[in-house]
Amino acid sequence: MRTEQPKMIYLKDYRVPDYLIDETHLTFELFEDHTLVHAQLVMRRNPEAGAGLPPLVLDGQELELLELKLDDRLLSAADYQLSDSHLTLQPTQEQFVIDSSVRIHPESNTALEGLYKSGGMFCTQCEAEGFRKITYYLDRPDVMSKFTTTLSAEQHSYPVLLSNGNPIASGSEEGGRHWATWEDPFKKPAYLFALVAGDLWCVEDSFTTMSGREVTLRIYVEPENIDKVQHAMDSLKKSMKWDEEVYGREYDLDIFMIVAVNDFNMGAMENKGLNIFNSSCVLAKAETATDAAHQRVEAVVAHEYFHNWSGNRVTCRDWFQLSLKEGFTVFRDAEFSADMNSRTVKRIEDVAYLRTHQFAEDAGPMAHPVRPDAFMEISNFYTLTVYEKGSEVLRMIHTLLGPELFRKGSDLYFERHDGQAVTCDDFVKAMEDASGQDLTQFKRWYSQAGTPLLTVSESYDAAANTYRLQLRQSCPATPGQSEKLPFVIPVELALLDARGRELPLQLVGEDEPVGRSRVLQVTQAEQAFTFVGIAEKPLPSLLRGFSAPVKLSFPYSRDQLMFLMQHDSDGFNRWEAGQQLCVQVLQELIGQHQRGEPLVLDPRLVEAFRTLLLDEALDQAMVAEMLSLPGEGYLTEIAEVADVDAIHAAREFARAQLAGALFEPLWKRYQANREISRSTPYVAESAHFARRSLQNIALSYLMLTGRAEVLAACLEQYEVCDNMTERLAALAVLVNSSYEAEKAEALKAFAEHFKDNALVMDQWFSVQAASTLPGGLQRVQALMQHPAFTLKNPNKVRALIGAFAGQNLVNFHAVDGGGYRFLADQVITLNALNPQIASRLLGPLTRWRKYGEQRQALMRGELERILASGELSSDVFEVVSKSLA
Ligand code: B3K
Ligand code: ZN
Repeated sequence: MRTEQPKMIYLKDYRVPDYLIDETHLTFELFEDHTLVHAQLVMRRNPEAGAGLPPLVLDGQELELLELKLDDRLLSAADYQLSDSHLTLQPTQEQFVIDSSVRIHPESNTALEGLYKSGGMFCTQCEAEGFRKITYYLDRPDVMSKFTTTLSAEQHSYPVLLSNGNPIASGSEEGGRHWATWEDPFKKPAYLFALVAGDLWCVEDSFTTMSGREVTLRIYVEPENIDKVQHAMDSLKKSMKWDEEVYGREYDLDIFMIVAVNDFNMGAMENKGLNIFNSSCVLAKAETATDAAHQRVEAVVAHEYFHNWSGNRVTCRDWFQLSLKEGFTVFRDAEFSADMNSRTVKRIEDVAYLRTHQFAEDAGPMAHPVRPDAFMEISNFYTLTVYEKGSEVLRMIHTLLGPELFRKGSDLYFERHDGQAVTCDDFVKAMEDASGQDLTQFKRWYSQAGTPLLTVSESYDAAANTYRLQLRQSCPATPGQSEKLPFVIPVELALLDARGRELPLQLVGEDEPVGRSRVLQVTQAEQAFTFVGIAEKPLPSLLRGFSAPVKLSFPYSRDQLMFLMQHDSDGFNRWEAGQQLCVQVLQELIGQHQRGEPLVLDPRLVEAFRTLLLDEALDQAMVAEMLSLPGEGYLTEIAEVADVDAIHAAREFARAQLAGALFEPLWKRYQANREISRSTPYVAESAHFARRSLQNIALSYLMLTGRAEVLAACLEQYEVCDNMTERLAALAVLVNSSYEAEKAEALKAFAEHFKDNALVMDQWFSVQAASTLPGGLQRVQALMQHPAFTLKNPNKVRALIGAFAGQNLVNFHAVDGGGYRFLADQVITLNALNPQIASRLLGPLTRWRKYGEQRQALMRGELERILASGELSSDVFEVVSKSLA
């Protein structure tokens, strides 16, 4: 908790550290009511920092200093200064050794940052600035040190003692305690430090690297979860192989460990050699985890593993450079998932997510560039912009350079900067040096916030056989940035003839066509491209594969969109055309609702969906994606003023109409797929994911028809299945239906059966929290009293409160303000318990400018109430104050 107003920290103020820490020797004595930490730091003056011996300022928070020595000399209180956040002392020589002993209290650490207890185990989370809650240190990523760690604990309760690197010694002590020492041969910043002590079981495997080294792989979990680890282990081995093949990156230690913990603020953490994971991102088996959960486990295991190079071997100079490792690693894991599953479906999911959530962030009060230039609390900057937009920036570099030059660039980057803490500029420089391309203008993607708008218009000259595309780019003002300079926007496109064939693309001035799908670089505010040899007016397929994170505007008619939906050879753009068609149709319905007119669904949407359902040759996962109407969150994001009730009414009306009109084909595809699911054991592979996704979206439409045979099928699917994907989908449609008795029965049976499985209970909470039927807030409030719920567990908070505020828009935004009041109350409570989670939860309230006046006033009122509620953490203070500014 802060004691003074948090200050802004600026990138422009970056200075190299005054001192370096060559070696860090840590000893932890873990007890039930406290922990003792002894740190020996072998330090020296940083030769790059200039002459003289300035005071040494170590970071430290919530530490009880017991003893301090400088070169073996015991210091007294007069020799140093202590504040809430720092320990300052005066070195007398260029090289020296600091020894400190502190007492800390992991057993009462509810913020889950630093050393804390999750259930019966000790674990750590140090990124970004948690290490300073463990010992006095230079807690900044450009201070890299060699660590050895000894930990001791009572043997019976904590038989497993882990830290980074390789185990080098262990033994027993008197009194039932034991100890272990780990040595990490690689220099690392403190944020990659980790420690675990607990009663854990592990699954062990091994991987032979491309140079023939044998690496031991271990995944540690609580004993009852040992049967849910295989999928993560398979994912780990696939990731290790993929990184060798695609990036030439080999693992470097003799052992790689993952530990699953139940109380964790985010998904997982890439600590060197000892990844610590939220159990939701490790545990997966058919009966308890959905297809989506299986895919998430695969992606997160890969992401953290890939950090071993993009993040650990080459790390960030300062936290403004966070996207250096996060954007890059998200790009790497996205490509991995695309290679393991369906590339097009992965892209669709990522883009839908980006456009709904990151675009909203870019348009809100917390908007910031991929490389922010100021922050109060770094924890608030683990954002969709840094991660997902950062990944899009990397994807654009990949598109502009092509795969070979990109690989040459990444090889150069890793080789040039191995063992260093570097900047986004260093990364781009490696790409420039390897490719010979000048990326100076491109780098504006790192420094300018906001989502660019790309407006495209066309003109066709039948006499000259030329087709001209006129592109205009602009970018709205964001906090602190009123004017934007033009971006480099790679626009991949094709021109389709009347039969949907791609035309050869030859620009004026070119000697011959350059392919049939190509990337144009838009670099100016206004720019035109003229294609020659175009014998008939074509239909453009623009921004293929979503080649840049921009909003595209082109005046497509609905008939043209239907044509693209069927004929575009770019799978992503087929989906995109369908989405745009849905958006047009839904916006028309929203308008009708607002004017009090009867709602009338454009029959062309029904026909377009019918064609999809009848196309048995089309990838079923694609069919499922294309049958999914744009979400209420996306419709909110693209609205000038979001009319929550009209959006919900329009979308529900469209769903019901589609279900009624397409009952036959939906029922046929449902039954065909369900029949296969019923007779095939669960397999976590993409063809099976695809079958189940179509089956389940069909079921969700079918249930809207209220037909008895559908209810029977739903109940049968709920009861007779070997996997959580089918069971939860059936439960979700029941929960959203008006079959009260069946719903109550299913919810009860589910909770009874899975009451001991926390992750499954999270899904049970989420399904109910997201139900848009009236009375949502009361249901959520009642569920908060359920014995399985606790505010102390972040997964529970996300599953219930997060799902309600983030997914149940019509209930959360109820005009009586109850949803807002409820969320603010939870934020105020959590502010004292876990500031990071409190701050995350605030997201929906910060978007108040999107809504009509009445809701705006209510949302602002709650933000003001939070601000006035007492001592706020820097996390919550930053978000609330910026939202109100
Ligand atoms: N690097 C961590 C995120 C740490 C967040 C700290 N508040 C997980 C990841 O992105 O891989
Ligand atoms: Zn990451």
